[in-house]
Amino acid sequence: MGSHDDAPRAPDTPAPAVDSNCSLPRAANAAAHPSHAAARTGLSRRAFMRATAGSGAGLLVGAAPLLAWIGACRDASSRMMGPPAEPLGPSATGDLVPIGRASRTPLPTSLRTAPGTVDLGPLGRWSTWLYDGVYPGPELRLREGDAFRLTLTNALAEGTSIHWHGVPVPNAMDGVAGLTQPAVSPGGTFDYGWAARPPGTYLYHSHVGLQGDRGLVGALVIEETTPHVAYDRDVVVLVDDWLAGPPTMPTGGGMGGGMGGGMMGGGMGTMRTMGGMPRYGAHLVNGRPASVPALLEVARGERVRLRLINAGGATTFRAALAGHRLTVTHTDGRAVRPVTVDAVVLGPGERYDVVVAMTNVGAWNLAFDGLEDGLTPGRLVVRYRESTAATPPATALPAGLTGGRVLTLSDLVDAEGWPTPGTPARSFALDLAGGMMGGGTSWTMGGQAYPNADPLLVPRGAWARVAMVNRTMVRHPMHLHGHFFRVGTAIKDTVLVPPGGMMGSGGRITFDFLADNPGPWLFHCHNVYHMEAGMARVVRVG
Ligand SMILES: [Cu+2]
Repeated sequence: MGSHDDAPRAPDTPAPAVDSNCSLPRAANAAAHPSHAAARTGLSRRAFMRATAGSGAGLLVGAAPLLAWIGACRDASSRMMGPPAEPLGPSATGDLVPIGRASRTPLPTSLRTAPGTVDLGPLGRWSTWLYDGVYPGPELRLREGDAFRLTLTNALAEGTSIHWHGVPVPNAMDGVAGLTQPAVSPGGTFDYGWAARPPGTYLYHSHVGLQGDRGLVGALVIEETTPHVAYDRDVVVLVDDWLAGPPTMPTGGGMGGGMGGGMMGGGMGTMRTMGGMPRYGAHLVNGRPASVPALLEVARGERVRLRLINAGGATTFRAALAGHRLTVTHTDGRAVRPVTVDAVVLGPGERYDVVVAMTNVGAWNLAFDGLEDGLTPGRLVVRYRESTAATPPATALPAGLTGGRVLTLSDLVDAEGWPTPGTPARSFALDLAGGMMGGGTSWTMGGQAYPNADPLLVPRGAWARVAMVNRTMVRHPMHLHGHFFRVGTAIKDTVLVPPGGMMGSGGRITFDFLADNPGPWLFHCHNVYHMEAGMARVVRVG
């Protein structure tokens, strides 16, 4: 454990109380962020939002004073809302553990990767690789404009790295082993440093082989100075697909054994492996299985911003909260015009921020249904302090998992005023192929399997266009490093390309980006098994 690490807390130790007015003692925060703490007032964040947004429940808030205080308030809330990193311990018997565990103070300046075990209650002890001995890794919460510095120390027996997924860092800081840096050798260290901008919900993970499908994932939040929506506090909700053992490339389906004996004899299992999916054992939300979920306590009337992060290695999730609708405010960190839906679909690497008005007293499941498997959805329990309702069973699924309005790409409209794309200086047409359609074990982009693939060259400062057609039967969450891109009316860094097959115009996604960040950047499928089997290219800007 790093020297900054808190002493582990017993899982049944209640988190310090914080009310919805953020009226915590501020001493600790003042030490960490004196400029913000100095701006605090006696006005509650919610009252302030009401005052500035008018008497209605308008979501849009103009430029406003006191935002620094809001930041301080949110900072206090975030300290209460770190991921549950401690072993399940006694809670494995069924008690719910609030996710209001204090996160590390101050921000970690080091992370250590090492083998470790995580108590998953009924799922047993999980032997995996961890950041600072916890899963998910420590929540890293920064402020817009902060200078971020962190030293990675590698205590694994093989090389590793950290990628700051979504943050357009300088190329040498991007953490792609073999492309932007050498893998950090066992026993070695690497210093990462970058400016925290733009604000948003991100994640960090290893970018070596299949390591991202171990426990080497964590939430990364850059808080904005001027939120465009009103909320009382925000909470990270990180969903992950869980493998009992070490990740290995799916075999027996890929292609080799695929078509013949595979489809007929292997049933769903072979279909899954042909799709580049391992056999997951469960879905975890904030590190907990559905049988012993994390608990989010809320108060009637508050607005809670949920930062939904899909940290899964290969699973696409549909997320919904029973008894509530979700107002989507951000995708991949970028602000959008608020749109209210019943469910959102997140591919691996995608993030959606949603604001929920807590107006339906009770105890409810916030559930994540893996779309490629028949596993019990992962869940987190949202319970009102005013409620005496029993904890819902894991099978009490939100209606939004099977019905209601699901967010679509065209619902997302940039609210930050990103530039309209100019005429592309370079255009790339890339078929996504492989799996059972390709006759081999590789997954390809434009007919080539990385690393035996040509780089996509874009002059610095030019606009480029990427047109993808999915020729496979499975989803591909395509992620571009170092840049955001415009897809339709949205600004994103990861986009799900739907299956093509016989679905006509389905399976086509085109995006444009301004190549303003020099260097070689990975552009790849965020299903780590597809990436490892070749579904990646280098975009070389410069
Ligand atoms: Cu893929």
